[in-house]
Amino acid sequence: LTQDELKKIAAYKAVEYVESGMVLGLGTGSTAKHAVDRIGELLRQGKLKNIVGIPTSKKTHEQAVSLGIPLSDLDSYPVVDLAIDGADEVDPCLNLVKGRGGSLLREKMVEGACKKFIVIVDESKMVEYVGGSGLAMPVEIIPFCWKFTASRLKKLFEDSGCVAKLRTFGEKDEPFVTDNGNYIVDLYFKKSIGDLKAASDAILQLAGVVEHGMFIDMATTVIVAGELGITVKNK
Ligand code: DER
Repeated sequence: LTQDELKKIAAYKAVEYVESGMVLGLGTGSTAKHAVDRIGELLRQGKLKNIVGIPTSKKTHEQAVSLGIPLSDLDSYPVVDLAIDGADEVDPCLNLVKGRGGSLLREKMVEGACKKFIVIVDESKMVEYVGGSGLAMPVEIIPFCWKFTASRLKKLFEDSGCVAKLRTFGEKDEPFVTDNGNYIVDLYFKKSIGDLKAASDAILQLAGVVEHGMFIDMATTVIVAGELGITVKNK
């Protein structure tokens, strides 16, 4: 099975938890895309009715519009029944790293307003500790004096061998700009940062930081699709 087939299997499993009449948080990324497609398909078949989608990015908003999924926002629906979204890393306590797609702020807002948050991953996302995959832990910051903020973030985790890099794209290395007009600094750790809550508090205390990609104690269920089948982990 390819990684994308595993993502699709996890996504379809998660959509089994969707009931007609639900207000749904619609995730962002290549795994969540399969869940949104599936929801659109079930609506079209009449197997799901009266769904309201709350998208977690402009990209998911566009996908949902193209599928005819009715959409709204947190101002109209401050409580969301269920969100389905992917993750970049899942640790043994079901803490997550998200945001490598750049949507972490709106994802955290929507998923923080949910009664249930189902995370869908292929088995490659499972890690021993946050940052353990050697991939980025993103932090959304305001563009003003981003170098100043990036250097303070690096300093916070210097004993974890932290590297802080502004996220850029294209040939000219333009700064990546989020849906909210902010920049992203990607943090890379050489070893575990230990107490995630303490790390989260330290990051959020820095003026200039908007939000980070650690989703601590937020997932209620993690659906993992692997070569040997599907595993459902409940908090
Ligand atoms: O950027 C994000 O938060 C995405 O949800 C990411 O965590 C998972 O993206 P993927 O499903 O494309 O791996």
